[in-house]
Amino acid sequence: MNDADTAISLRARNARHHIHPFSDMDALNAEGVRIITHAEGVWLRDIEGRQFLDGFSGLWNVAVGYGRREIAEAVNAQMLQLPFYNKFFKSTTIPIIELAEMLSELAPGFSRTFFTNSGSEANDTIIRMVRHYWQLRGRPAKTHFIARRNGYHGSTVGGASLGGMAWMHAQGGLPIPGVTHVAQPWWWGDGGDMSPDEFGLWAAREVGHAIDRLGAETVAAFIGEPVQGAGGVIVPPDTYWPEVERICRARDVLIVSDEVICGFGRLGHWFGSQRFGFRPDLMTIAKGITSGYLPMGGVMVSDAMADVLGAGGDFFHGYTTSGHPACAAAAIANIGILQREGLVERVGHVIGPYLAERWLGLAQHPLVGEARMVGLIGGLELTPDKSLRARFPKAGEIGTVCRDVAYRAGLILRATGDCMLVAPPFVLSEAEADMLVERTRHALDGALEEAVRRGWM
Ligand code: PXG
Repeated sequence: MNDADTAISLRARNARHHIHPFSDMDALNAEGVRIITHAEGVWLRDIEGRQFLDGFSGLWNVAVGYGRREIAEAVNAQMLQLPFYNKFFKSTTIPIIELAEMLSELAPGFSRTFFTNSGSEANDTIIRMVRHYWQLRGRPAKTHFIARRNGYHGSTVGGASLGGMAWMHAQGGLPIPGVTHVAQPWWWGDGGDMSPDEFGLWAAREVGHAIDRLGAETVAAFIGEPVQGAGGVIVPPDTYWPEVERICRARDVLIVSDEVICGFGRLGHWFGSQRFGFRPDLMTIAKGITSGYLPMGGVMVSDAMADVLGAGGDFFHGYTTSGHPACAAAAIANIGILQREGLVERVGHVIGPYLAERWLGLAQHPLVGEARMVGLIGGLELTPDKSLRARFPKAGEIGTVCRDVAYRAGLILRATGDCMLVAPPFVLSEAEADMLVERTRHALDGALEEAVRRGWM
């Protein structure tokens, strides 16, 4: 069999046996799935030998880039020494002790971590942990969560309920009771005549109004991503988070920072909450903790909360593979690379500003209404008329066209509706950043041509 036959047969077998996440399976199988076979640095290679610049770090997670032997070797060594032991019955393993300690050093005031296998599981854990906490504090009526429309907190029942994706709720009767969604701080889309700073305060006060409507005595916590990722890289105005913090503190409502995308350096700080200057009570972590080399997530707990939980007897919650030793070994090696190579500082002070300068320049393109970037995460709002911040009639069409042109030009970009998203690995070089911007510009030109041809503008 030659390579082409192999690819055809692999696609057919995939179509017969594999259900993909977030995919229209009939459409995907008709088109034929991409098969990625190799990767190095920021570059992917598919089974046909095509090369792609991965502008998206896998799925927002491959911070240290591909091909890191030392992570593979650390995992291999751990697998050979002790592939598994549980944490349930008064036991632990050495890698998880080391990792938990390492995390506490990255996030002062968060000395303790509960481990999970994903961000979704971590957010489900948070629902149970927060309610348990308020019971221990003698306030069992505090059960309600406030979250944002268009936020993303995972795909489990709890995670998807906290998330504010209406189209996810529509499949299967979500959200669960006890979750209220409020406005997202998306100035470009929803800011109207307000300045970004005014709008940031307005959106924060929506959190306060929701708490007051429900009664603060029933509200347990507010959850938000420092920068919304999947929702379209929504960067809140600087006024937003301090006001949310003030409002929640005044009402004794806990703050959960979902750091699954923003954590581990993506915004140029170890955690996104540090970038925006607020102090959460809990942090959801996943993705960048291992750069995706193995699955791992967790909940980092503030010392004040951990003291209450610690004195509260059993917390009846855990996953068989919570704190898996091989995943912990991957995380330790990954964080070691971030530290040794100064990659968080590189995002904050070197490659982040370098890419941002060029990315923000794309706002000059006739199709781009707003360009934004913080650290190494950015978005481009596509618009038929930038002076009006107008939207295309059917959201998602032009974004898909743009994404597909980028793909044909050898660049992986993500589209949320008509916003183009980028989040490259932290090892991106200056030359690769130039290439990323050039290919994005080419994709915008192609999308503009297509929009005109189809009469959308
Ligand atoms: N919180 C946030 C902020 C996330 O971005 C999760 C929780 C859930 O993590 P797990 O590990 O359970 O997937 C995420 C995940 C996309 C996309 O298309 C984003 C995520 C996952 C899948 C797709 O942008 N984020």
